[in-house]
Amino acid sequence: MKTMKKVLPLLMLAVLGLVLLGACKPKPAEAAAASSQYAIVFKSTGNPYGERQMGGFEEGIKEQGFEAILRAPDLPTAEAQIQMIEQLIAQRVAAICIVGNDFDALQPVLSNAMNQGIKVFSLDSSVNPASRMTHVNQADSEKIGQTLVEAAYDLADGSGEFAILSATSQASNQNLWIDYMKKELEKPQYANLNLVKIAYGDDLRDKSTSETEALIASYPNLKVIVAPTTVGIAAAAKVTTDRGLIGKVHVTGLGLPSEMADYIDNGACPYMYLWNPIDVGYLGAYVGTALANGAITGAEGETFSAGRLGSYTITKAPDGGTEVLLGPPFKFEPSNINDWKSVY
Ligand code: RAM
Repeated sequence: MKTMKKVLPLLMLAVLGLVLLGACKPKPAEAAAASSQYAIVFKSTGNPYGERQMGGFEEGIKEQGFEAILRAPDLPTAEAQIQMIEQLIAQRVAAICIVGNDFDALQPVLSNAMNQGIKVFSLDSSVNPASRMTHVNQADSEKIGQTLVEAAYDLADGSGEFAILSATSQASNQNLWIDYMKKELEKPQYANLNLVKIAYGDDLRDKSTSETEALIASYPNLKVIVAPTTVGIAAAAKVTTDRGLIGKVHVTGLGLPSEMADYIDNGACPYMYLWNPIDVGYLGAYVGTALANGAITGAEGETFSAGRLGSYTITKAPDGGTEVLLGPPFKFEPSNINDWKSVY
């Protein structure tokens, strides 16, 4: 009994201590805000464009003194990204920058991340407005759609058949550009330009190659292939080169100068467009830290500074959410491709 009397106050103290410890334990939101880890999840591995975008993100995060986590699944599916995001939530990163493999399918997992205080935003390929705080857009989507139709029209000499070789059928960036292409095609000046097929190479080299071969076999009068994906355009230009179709089936779209320089030189791709993928990722790094330190919340009209790129303002996106726009697309052609092929 005597020992019990001695032990009881000690026990009570220990219980009190435990309760106090529990009260001081950071809530999930606080824990996330205190993290110095910033993650980017790209569409899939093996995509040189994605590597440059992740490289730019890493550069921007590191120069601010934080740690960058770079992730990409083997295949460009939403399911694979969901698993990665779940791991990042468990790791309590400060922010997740998602290059979405699907516009809607990531909403439950990304909402879960935001509910735990993790800042979530998309980049390059957007997720729906309910799944993100803002989106980093590489270039005006409508302008990209218009520019690609103008290119098809020009390379087809104003009439005939053209096809689109896209990434996956769920990729929201490609789908948005294709929607704007279809809208542009409704204009009377394009009445004789026929979009015969939209094929999907899934941003995989082999599938993009076989889809190009199928297009050529199915449409013997095909004049132009427009590939709004860096993986697709490189595969298509290789096929037309290997099959001696240069000058017969023109390839254009969005390409990485380092991968396309040879095909711009040999004429398989007379010209193409892109933006700087390193800068897209770098801008994403500054959106991530600005969200995490409270400088921005992702609302229209907010401004923030993005290191060497200067300052940016958040604007309204066509999908009803908000976005940060990097700048206009750039045209690569024989006269300038050599200046760019070693840059990205
Ligand atoms: C591919 C990817 C990427 C896209 C570029 C143009 O590398 O699909 O998301 O932005 O092409």
